[in-house]
Amino acid sequence: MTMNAPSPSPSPNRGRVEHVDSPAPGIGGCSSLTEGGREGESPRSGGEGATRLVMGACPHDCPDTCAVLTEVQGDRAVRFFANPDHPITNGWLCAKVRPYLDRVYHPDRVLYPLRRTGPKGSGQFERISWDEARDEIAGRWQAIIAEHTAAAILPYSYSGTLGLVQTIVCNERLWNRMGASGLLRSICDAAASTAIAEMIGAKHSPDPRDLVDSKLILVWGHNPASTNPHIMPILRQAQRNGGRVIVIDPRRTLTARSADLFIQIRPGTDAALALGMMHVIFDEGLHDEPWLEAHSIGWRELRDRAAKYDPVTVAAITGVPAQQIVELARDYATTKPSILKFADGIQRHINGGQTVRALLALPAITGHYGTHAGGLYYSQSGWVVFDEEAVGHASDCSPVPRIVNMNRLGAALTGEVSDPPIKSLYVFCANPVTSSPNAPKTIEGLLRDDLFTVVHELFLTDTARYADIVLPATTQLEQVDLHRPYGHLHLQYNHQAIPPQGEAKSNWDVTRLLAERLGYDDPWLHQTTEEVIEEVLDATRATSPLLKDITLDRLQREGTVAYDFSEVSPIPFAGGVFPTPTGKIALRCDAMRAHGVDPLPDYAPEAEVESARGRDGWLTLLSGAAHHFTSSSMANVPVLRRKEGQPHIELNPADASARGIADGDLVRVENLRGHCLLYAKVTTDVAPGVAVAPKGQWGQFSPGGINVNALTSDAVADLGGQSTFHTNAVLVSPVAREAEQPASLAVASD
Ligand SMILES: Nc1nc2c(c(=O)[nH]1)N[C@H]1C(S)=C(S)[C@@H](COP(=O)(O)OP(=O)(O)OC[C@H]3O[C@@H](n4cnc5c(=O)[nH]c(N)nc54)[C@H](O)[C@@H]3O)O[C@H]1N2
Ligand SMILES: Nc1nc2c(c(=O)[nH]1)N[C@H]1C(S)=C(S)[C@@H](COP(=O)(O)OP(=O)(O)OC[C@H]3O[C@@H](n4cnc5c(=O)[nH]c(N)nc54)[C@H](O)[C@@H]3O)O[C@H]1N2
Ligand code: SF4
Ligand SMILES: [Mo]
Repeated sequence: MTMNAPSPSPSPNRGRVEHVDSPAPGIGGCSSLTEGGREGESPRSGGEGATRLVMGACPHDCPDTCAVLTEVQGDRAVRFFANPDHPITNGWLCAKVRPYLDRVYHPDRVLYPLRRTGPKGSGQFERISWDEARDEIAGRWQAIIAEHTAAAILPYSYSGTLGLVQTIVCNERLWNRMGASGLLRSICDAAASTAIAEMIGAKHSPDPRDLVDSKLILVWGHNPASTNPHIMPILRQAQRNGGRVIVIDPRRTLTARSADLFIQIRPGTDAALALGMMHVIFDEGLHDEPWLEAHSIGWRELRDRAAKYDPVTVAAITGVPAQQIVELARDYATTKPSILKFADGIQRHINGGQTVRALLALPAITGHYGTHAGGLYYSQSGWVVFDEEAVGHASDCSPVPRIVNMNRLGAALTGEVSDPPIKSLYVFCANPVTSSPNAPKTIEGLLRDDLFTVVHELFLTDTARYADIVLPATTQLEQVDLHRPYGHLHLQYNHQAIPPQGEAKSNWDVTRLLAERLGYDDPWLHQTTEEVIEEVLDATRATSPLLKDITLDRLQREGTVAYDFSEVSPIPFAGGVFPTPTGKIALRCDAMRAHGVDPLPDYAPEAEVESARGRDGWLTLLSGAAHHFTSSSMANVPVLRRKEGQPHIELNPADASARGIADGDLVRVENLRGHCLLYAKVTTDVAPGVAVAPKGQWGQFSPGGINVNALTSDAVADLGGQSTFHTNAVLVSPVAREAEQPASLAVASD
């Protein structure tokens, strides 16, 4: 039995709720409603009919990290809804997580360990016991380690949950002890993370609520209406306060619809637009020279670089009219406070690193950095950085033997990585066949007979179907964790609400189980979840004043605890001081040389797209966030699948009619990497030459058995080993006439 929480969520005090504590003071309005059960224990209260509320956190890859409440009767969660008092969650959850109980009690949950009985990929499995699963995994690994060393074992994980224990710690400890290969987790934000570390020193953004005071919010290559929903009411309030929202995107997104101005840019050309804006600002003397002199390195060189990006040249590159570039630059320079808000999508291009670097430079030119409600809004995750040693205990272990870029998974499994080759893959919190680039290559690797693949999952995902052993995973309601949001300034504690379903185990439970079977007796592989949280919290607090007085006990009682800004300015880069070695922003960033990148931001055309553009029939395909899923998570929940609709591709009417495609037609989308089938959505939301197919649809529910990642490139970007999903040239044809197309396929570069 499952149900959707109505929206807006009702008061948690409605109905027969017992064990409601009085609201705890001083925690940003979040009421402490009950104590949660400890992991491994059955819920404390309640026999049949007794009802309690358990405080938790949404685990998904989303900046909002909502505070949630689960109403539990006996052992069963009967209602899941937003905490009405949380300052950011504010009583409502997004469309994708509202039906979370449909995920928890989904009839397709994997509830027991499984062993493959059919060919790889067939999805045929038999139930086995945990003892059998554990013995088989440990036995296979011990044999692999004896023959090849532990470097032949590769853990692969990303953002199924963002919790401290279940993800961040589980990414490290067992694998460090084992000496397994490391994973470069570069699928999402690697270019921006590297650029930020080198140029401005830390991921600091203002409290999202400060944006109500911004007078110009430049939302650049970012679609918060889908991906950061709790910022939308704040943008609305800013508009009511006289501020303006400008959206720059190749697609008229949900966010663009409510903006004051939408600028439709050609994909992959944003660095040119940013440099074009700088050109105008310098040219017209609108830059803040005293600020640049005091707080930046290399502004004159950047000015010289921008000199070649005059509005006419930039218009030709970006497709944005020259006059609009000039007006945008003037507006941006002269409106204060003005904030540039981008997220992760924009960097998924082959030139994504330089794009982000150009964007980071922009708020410096006019001295927007360091002002209230001005500057940069990217991520909050640098305010508190968990103590690395407490997280991973790397110094107790031998060095990581090598690091494999997760974007190259298929290549790594098929020969790019050797000596030793990867002989075993352990996947958790990730669904690479659905979500990682170049799925055909990944599948080719997973089909290897000599690869021992273990997948720890909630469902038989497109990836789990290729596993030799599938282990059942818990949902967020069945585990304990601590969450540090990347979109607001509070820690969120997640109590366990219900017992694990079936024989599901959390990532940390499996870590401990495997550690024990492998004979690793380090105490840090056998702590309780709470002990892990306490260890990391204590070590981090020792160097972070923002965590003053934030203890495990307080987190458990209050659920939501705001960072303590009594000793630190909440304004990022206040006074123009940056946490870089020089204290300044590195507009000319010599550290870039070590990354093989020009120290100054620049625009480089995307070879794959540029060589295809202008050739008959080729389109640039973008595949950003789907509104109703989080990557591929939630994309098997029936109500969300219905809302999201069939796996589709948006085409401009001109491109559709040139191919004889009508709205709703099944089309074949292809390039040299592969092909998939999608339903055409004919819309002027995309410009001619650009197509959009949202990510996340499962291959097993798609008409051709594979999703858009059949087409995406596993080439890595210019910085950080970043993924390049959006640098993607494709051909589109009606399914009935697909035979007419392949001759021109050779145009695609790989
Ligand atoms: N509903 C939902 N929410 C999510 C997710 C999800 O899958 N669904 N995923 C989560 C994750 S993992 C992440 S990383 C974040 C991402 O959050 P966002 O970055 O906001 O999301 P994306 O849709 O990946 O990309 C944003 C926009 O970039 C645009 N874009 C692509 N190429 C270019 C370009 O060259 N120039 C410009 N100007 N724009 C470009 C796309 O059209 C898209 O509208 O969202 C998180 N939240
Ligand atoms: N085409 C295209 N593809 C993209 C992107 C794009 O822009 N375009 N964006 C990329 C981005 S930004 C990201 S971040 C990646 C995300 O890629 P992934 O990290 O692979 O995310 P998901 O596809 O949601 O898969 C997460 C899986 O973890 C499982 N899971 C959830 N909780 C737990 C748990 O506690 N334990 C275990 N063991 N498993 C759990 C879920 O059931 C789910 O199957 O996708 C990328 N894919
Ligand atoms: S996905 Fe984001 S907006 Fe939706 S409930 Fe989770 S944290 Fe909140
Ligand atoms: Mo992401």
